[in-house]
Amino acid sequence: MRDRTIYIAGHNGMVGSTVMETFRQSGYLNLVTRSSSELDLRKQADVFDFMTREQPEVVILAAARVGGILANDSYPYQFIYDNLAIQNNVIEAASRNDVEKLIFLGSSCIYPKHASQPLREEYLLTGSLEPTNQWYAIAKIAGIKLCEALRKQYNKRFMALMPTNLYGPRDNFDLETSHVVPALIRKFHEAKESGDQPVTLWGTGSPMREFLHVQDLAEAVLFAVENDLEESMYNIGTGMDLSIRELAQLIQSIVGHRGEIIWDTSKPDGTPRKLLDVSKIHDAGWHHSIELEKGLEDTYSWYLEHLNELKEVKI
Ligand code: GFB
Repeated sequence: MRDRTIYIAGHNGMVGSTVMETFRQSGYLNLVTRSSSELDLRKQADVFDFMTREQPEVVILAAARVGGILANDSYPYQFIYDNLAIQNNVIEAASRNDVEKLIFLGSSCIYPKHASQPLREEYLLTGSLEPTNQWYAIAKIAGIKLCEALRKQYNKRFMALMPTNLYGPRDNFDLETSHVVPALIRKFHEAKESGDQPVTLWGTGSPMREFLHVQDLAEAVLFAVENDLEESMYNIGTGMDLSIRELAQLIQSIVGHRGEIIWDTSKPDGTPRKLLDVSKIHDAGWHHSIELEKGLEDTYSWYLEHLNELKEVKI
C-alpha cells in the first residue's frame, strides 16, 4: 500500500505540507507535488496533461483559496471562482485517469448559518449560508457534490472530509487575510513586545468556534486513505468549542500579554456557532489527539522560531 503514487495538490499550504510530512513519516515515498508556479490548477488543459503523465493512484485535494472572515468577505469572486476551477479540474482529471481514491477537503462553513448544533453531515443544504463566506461555501458544496455524483454514478472511491476551523504551524499570519488563531497569536505577541499595549480584536467575542490542529487533520487524511470508509462525507473535528473571548484569553495567557483587549464591533462576527458532530468519523475509528491548549502552545513556539522568515501573504 505504501508504494502507491499519491498526488498532494496544495503541498505548500498549511494543510498540504502537513499532509505530505505525515505521509512521508508513515513510509509513503511516491509522493507527487507541483507548486502553483509549476502547475496552475485553474488551467484545465495543464491539469489534464499533468494527471495523464503522472497517473497517480491516490489524489489528496488540499489546494484551495482560503482565508479568514475578512478575506472571504472582501474577495468573493476569487473565493468562489478559484475554488470551483481548482476542484473541477482536479476531480475531473482524476476521474478520467482512473485515480483509485480521491480525498477532497472542505470546511465546516458549508453548513447553514442557523442549523442546529452540533452539525451533522445530513444538515448540508437545509438552510441559507452565512453571508460572509457563502462564496467559499458554495464552491466547497459543489466539490462535495462532484465526489458524491462520481460515487453514485460510476462507483468511484472519491470522498470529502469536512474539517472544522484549523490552526497550526505554517499558518498564514497576515493580519488582514488570516484566520483568528494566527491573527491573535501575532497581535498579542506584538502588543507584548511593545510594552503590553492594548489589543484590538474583531466582532463581539461571543461567536463560538471549534478548532482542530492541522496535524490531527493530516492523520484523518491518512486514515481515510488507508481505510475504506463507507460514506461520501465525514466531519473532522474535536466535538468541543469555546467562545472567541475565551480563545482570546487563552492565547493572551500563553503569549504572556498583560494589556487590555478591545472589541471592534464594526468588524463581522460571522456564524454564531459551528460545532461539528464527529460521531460518524469516531464510529469509523478516527479521533483527534491534540488538545487545544497544547496545540496553541506548540503553534506559538513555531511562530517564535519562524518570526524572521514569516512573509506576509496577500491575495
Ligand atoms: O477565523 P475567522 O476569520 O473565520 O474568525 P470564521 C473567527 C471569529 O474570530 C470571527 C473573530 O467571529 C471573527 O470576528 N476575530 C476576532 C478575528 N479577532 C479576529 C482577528 O484579528 N482576525 C480574525 N480573522 N478573526 C471562516 C470562513 O470563518 O472560517 C472561511 O470565512 C472558513 O470560509 C474558515 O470556513 C474555517 O470561522 O468566522
